[in-house]
Formats: sequence, structure tokens, C-alpha cells
Amino acid sequence: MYRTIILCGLLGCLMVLPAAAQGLFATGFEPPTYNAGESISGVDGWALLSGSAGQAVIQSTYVHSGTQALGIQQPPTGGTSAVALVHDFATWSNGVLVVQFWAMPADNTDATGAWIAVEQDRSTSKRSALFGFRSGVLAYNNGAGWVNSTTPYNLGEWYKLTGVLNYDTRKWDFYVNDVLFASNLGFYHSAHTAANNIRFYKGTNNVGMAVDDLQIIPEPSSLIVLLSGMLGAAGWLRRRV
Ligand SMILES: [Ca+2]
Repeated sequence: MYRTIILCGLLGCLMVLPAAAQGLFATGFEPPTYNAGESISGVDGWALLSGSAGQAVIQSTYVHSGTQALGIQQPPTGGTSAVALVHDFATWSNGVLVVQFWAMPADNTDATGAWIAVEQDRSTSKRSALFGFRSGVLAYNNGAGWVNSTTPYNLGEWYKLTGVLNYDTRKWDFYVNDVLFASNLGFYHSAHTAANNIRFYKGTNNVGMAVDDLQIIPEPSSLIVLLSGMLGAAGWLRRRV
């Protein structure tokens, strides 16, 4: 009976796997979940850890797809404070995780920048990958610290930023507009053993960025490994029941 219950649980997991294959979290910031003109704070699992609610709003002025996108003080509203906006997702600790979004930078002078961090437990000392815009150039961490590249970005232009994080090797690759930009980068903090949240951040006085089409998705091969492991366990249980 006990093993039957476990087997049913595993089969239940298999049935929901197609949903997991679509991603740990994805949004285009569209209605009806998101409403233009309103703060994103408290909506659909988003939490504003610093800054004011008016600095993280759903807007329809700068949009990559659909009719709405997230504005992290873009267009400028609500003050100049630093903004930290987080969203949690199911813990990911093995295989490859892809974190991807489109962003339109609005500031090319501020050194603190506007970027994303892949974190564990919303901790600023448990980060794996960071990437985005700083001081007018595309920037990322290499495991030892921030690296400001020599590649400038254009204000008002949309960029597809992708981090491909390998939790088996603790290395990650940074892609810009689907082109490999920097590879074999180390995870930022040794204390980061698993990912379970992202953080969008912009520094004080940074004008910020618009963000659209966010996806946090396990790489297909990682899902296949997960699926085969679950099938193997199910088969083992079936033989034993
Ligand atoms: Ca959108």
C-alpha cells in the first residue's frame, strides 16, 4: 500500500511535468494578471524589497511584446531610490537553468547599473549569475566580481539577455541577443548551492530599464534527466509493489 501511494505520487509528478517544461516562471506582464499604471509590488508573487511602489510599475509606453511591460523606473516615476524587486520560483540545484528576459536600458552613466541577479533565499550573499547594464556597457560577473565589458548599449533599444547556468559545473554563460557574449563564468558566491529567486535591481539615481518576456526555464536535457530518473524510480517501484 505504502509503495502504491509513492508510485501514484510519482505518476502524478509525471503528469504535471509538461507544465514544468514550460518553465519555473514566465511572464510577459500582460493583462489581466498585470494592469498598466499599477505597481507590480504584491502582484503575481513579486515583492519589492527596496524602493517605492511607484518605481516598479506596469506600463504600456515601452513594450517588447504584447501591450504591457514592467518599468523599473522606466518611464521615470516615483523617486530616485535604489529598487530591488524579487520573484521566487521552485528550487533548482542540478542541471542547466536558463534565465532570460528582454530589457530596454534608460541610463548609460550610472556605475551601479540596472541588472538581474539569480539568487538563493533572496540573499545578496548567495548569488550565482548577475548580468545587465552598467556605466554604458554590458556587464556580468565572472565569479570574482563584476566585469564591465567594452561593448556599449544603446538607450531605448531592446536587448535579449540570457544566462545559461549549469548547476553541475557551477559555471554559466552569458548571451546577448542569442549570441554568446561571455562563457565559462564562475558562480558569484560559494554559498549559492541552488537557485530559487531572481532579483531585478537598479541603483540610486539610475533611470532604470523596461523589462518584458521574462522566462526561467530548465534546459530540455535537464528535464530529460529528471524525467528518466522519475521513470526509473516508477519502474523500480512497480516491480517491487
Ligand atoms: Ca509584454
